[in-house]
Amino acid sequence: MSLFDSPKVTDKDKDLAQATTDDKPPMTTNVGQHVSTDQDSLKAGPRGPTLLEDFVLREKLQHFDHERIPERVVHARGAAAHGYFQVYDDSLAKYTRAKVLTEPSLTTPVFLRFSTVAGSRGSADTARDVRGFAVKFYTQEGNWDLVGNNIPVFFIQDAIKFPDLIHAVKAEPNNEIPQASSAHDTFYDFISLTPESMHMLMWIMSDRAIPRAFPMMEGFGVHTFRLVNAEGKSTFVKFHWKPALGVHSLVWDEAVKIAGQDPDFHRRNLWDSIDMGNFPEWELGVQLLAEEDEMKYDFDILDATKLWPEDLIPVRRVGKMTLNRNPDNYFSETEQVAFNTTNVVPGIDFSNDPLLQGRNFSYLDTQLSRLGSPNFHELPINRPVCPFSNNQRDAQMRHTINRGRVAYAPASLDGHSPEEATPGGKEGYVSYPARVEGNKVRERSPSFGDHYGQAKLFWNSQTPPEKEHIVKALQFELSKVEAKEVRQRMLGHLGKINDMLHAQVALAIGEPPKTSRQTVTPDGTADSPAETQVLAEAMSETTASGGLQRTRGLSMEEDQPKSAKGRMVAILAAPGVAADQVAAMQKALKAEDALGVVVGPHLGQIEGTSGRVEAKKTLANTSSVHFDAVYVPGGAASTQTLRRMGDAIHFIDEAYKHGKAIAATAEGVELVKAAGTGGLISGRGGMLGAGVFLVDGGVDDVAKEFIEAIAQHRFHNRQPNMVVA
Ligand code: HDE
Repeated sequence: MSLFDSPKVTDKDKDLAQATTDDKPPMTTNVGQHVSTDQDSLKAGPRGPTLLEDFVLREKLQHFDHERIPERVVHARGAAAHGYFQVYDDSLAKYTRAKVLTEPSLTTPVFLRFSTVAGSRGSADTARDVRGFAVKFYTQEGNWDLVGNNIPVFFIQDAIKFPDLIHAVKAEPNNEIPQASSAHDTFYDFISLTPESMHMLMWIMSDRAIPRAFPMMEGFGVHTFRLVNAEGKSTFVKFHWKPALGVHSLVWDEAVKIAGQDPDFHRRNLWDSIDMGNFPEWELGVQLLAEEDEMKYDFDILDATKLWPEDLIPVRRVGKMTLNRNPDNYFSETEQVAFNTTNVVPGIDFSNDPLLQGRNFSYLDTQLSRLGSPNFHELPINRPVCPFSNNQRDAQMRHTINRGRVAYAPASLDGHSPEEATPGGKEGYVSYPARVEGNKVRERSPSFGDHYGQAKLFWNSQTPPEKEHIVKALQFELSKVEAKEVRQRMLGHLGKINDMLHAQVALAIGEPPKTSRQTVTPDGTADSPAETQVLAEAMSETTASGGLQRTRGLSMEEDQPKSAKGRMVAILAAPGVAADQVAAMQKALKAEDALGVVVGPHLGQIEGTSGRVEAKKTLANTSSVHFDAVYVPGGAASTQTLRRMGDAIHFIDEAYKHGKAIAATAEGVELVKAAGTGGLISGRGGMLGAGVFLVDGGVDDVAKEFIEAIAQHRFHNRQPNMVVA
């Protein structure tokens, strides 16, 4: 096997390919001619016409003219990072021969691209949408791509419906409105005629669809795959990614404001976290199901609109992925990376899920037109790290210089023909010999028929505030739908999931409720959380799915790791601020890997009582929605100045209304009390003051509780008319 036939990505290759400019190389044309200037074109006299001969001008313009490639037909907007994966032990060897999943000594490089689905490349990060969660593992046995999402189920059961789904959700074709939003007629027209989408609809209307940050999302392989062990025995598997920081979301009011103020909110957070050394981490989880149990449950494991409830099949955590390096170049890496569901390694195989089967065609196909050549696997970001070699030749943009005259097999003429793996041998990829028989039919299996059971399971498993947010999302989305018959069709489906959900959405869109068993407030907002809970339970008397009424793993409020790591805390300060308190709070936050950012009336140095602080943000260029919590330090003059500033008062009110942790020390307490919500809060604790800490003393008196409160993410139990979600 020659080196040319089997390129390996070495650091040297990468340096060459990426042409990093640390050592200021001479500026040349693309063929190496040293350029004297590329700032003036070659003209016949300084005021004369430009000469056709000017190869510098021509090359520069021509390259620019062709810079764009087609954006992804879905998942166009993305952000990515490099990292590594390591399995904890060899316990999965019983189920799979994949080395990446069984050899704890191996550190496998990964590249992970997050994305939204519906919006164009330039759309906002915080749109209500599914997030792509695509991981490329560069294993010693070839690339394994686990091309997943942050939601464990999908809208449709058969890949043949995918173009319809996407045409329905993307902007309408006559006027390209709306961008990155599902709140429009064509989406709900399709959804209302596609009952299998109801389970996914519940997820997408929940706050899962507006994550706080990429490192606070779960990832899911979605489909049922197979693990195959060294003896050839297969076990069904679902893959999960569980974030070390827990799953946490924005609320809708934050998401829409952030979309305007910082459309790059998620990609910026990912970049900054890695830059600061706060490396995002996930554990890889597997749910395993023996072949013989394929038909054990009342859902079909081949149906991608169904999950495997964790109460029935627990998630076993088997390894950890860490992202520790930002890409060097967005286009070469994040844009040109090509994921493909058929990139699997020995020991990992497919199930007959008809959605997965269709995907197995679509990815390579789309890369051919998106990246323009069947040689896209030679791009540095797509190349495996193990040797690769076959008889494929030529095509646009071929990099490899294949030697010899043999490009076929069998061949005896020279030694350059790559060798196949021994049939049945250990090293090669062998498809699992699943038995297949059946008549050719265009039919859906009757076992795919229950479209509401798991939608109910999801609804039942949510906490009251989560249910309220789903209701509000549907009220928002369906009230934007102009076709009345579409709104009504949607209500019909909601009524099959939960009566109260139906009633509250009905009220918001001016339709009569289905039953009298509901208590809705006149303005259509949700009931009190406690009442919602009681009603939801009362109205879900039938078993939802899999013999379960509710299950673990679906609520974001329950069983989540709590951590202040990576959290952003606004510190409101003006001249005269107690600089020692600012420094003490920043230090306390840093100890927990959180960041305290001074927000002042202006940028730069602010003179305090005991030194200076540096404002990195201003009240004009940021707002509370960019932060997880607010701290107001002491300093009488600072407080007096801020009290006169509507932006500062609004900052605190808004943070309170979004359920965020707030702390104030010494004179800072006066500022919080001056805020509209401040009048409600006294001291610490209590119903209205949960997560709010107002102390006369210094940072030591409050830092611990405040940081614990930040880790709680959000306090929903604030006065209902003071909550904006
Ligand atoms: Fe995709 N999907 N998809 N998809 N998908 C693409 O491939 C497709 C589906 C997912 O960051 C495309 O390179 C079909 C489910 C992610 O580069 C395309 C069907 C899941 C990404 C495509 C599905 C996904 C894509 C567009 C129905 C979660 C972004 C550009 C059968 C398990 C990857 C591209 C990245 C991208 C087809 C459904 C995840 C067209 C036909 C289900 C994360 O090939």
